[in-house]
Amino acid sequence: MTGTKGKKLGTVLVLACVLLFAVSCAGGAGGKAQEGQGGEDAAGGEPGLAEAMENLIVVGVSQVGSESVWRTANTESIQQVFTQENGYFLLFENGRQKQENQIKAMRSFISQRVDYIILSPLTESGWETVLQEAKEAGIPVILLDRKVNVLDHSLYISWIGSDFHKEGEMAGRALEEALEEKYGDSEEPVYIVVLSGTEGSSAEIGRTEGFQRVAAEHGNWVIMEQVDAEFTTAKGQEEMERLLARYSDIDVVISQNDDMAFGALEAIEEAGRTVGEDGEILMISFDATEEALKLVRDGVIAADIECNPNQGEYADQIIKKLRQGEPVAKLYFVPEEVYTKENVEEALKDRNY
Ligand code: GYE
Repeated sequence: MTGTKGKKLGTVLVLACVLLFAVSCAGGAGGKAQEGQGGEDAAGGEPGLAEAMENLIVVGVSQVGSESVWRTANTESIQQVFTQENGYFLLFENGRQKQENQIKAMRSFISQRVDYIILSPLTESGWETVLQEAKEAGIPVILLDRKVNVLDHSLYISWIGSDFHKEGEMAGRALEEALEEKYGDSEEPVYIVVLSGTEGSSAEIGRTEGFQRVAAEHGNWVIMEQVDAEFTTAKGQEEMERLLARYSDIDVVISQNDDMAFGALEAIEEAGRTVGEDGEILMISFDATEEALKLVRDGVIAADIECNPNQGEYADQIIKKLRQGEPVAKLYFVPEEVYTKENVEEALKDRNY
């Protein structure tokens, strides 16, 4: 995958120059080079960086952003694996929720001739051209977390992530159980609002479709409104405030991630409404971060559908297989659970995000 020795050395020199340039522009700490594993060496001016890199596998990662606790954990799982000790040189770029930033990062990885690109795409559409460019440059692309909507699936090697449709369905089944527990077999209307994540992202599409499939089985479930709250706490709070002002009879909030749920909980409390097993509103969330699982334990959130951010190790395994000439699967699904009060204690024991 690394091409000729000359190409590799060229790559190394370009990278070294880019790093030194980035460090001098950024004035050291906090600069772009800090995001690469070579940042410290370059900043410290230690000799041997180019030499060290020549034996390393250069991986360019284009991450969506840093919008949520989940995303931070996902980034950490990448950074923990792609270290120099493990034989890698990591170039990490934060897309800050903009596809154009991600495309720019990919083009810079291509021009630096990295060995592999890992892309976590913001939304599903609009990736054909840049993926084609990577393919023509002979750089394998591994997709992480979200998917791309392309006709030619040879544009990427593998995808690692969650079964978002299943997550949505599990949210529906968890709601069935929570309603049963709270209201028994009542056929009274159940008024639902949905805070969804970034429109057009795989997480939003799958969770929406999966939940709607279950909702369609229940004539008395009324989805009054679904609104894009961008997977952030601030937007979750803002949209929940608006929804509470607009509808007086909300029974259920489905929040497509924990960060939006935290914002929504603030809004509910401020509006003087109550949530949880003894309250008026039932809340179901996604991700299962530590803070949210504590709220499940305390009976505030009825169920949290886990989304597993620990995907770095899978990407590492795929790269190792590719280097051994071994076949890799097209799709890798990470394992996930549904947490309610019944099983949450177990998960809380070692949750570190
Ligand atoms: O649920 C959310 C994040 O794509 C699975 O993105 C990911 C989602 C995750 O911002 O918290």
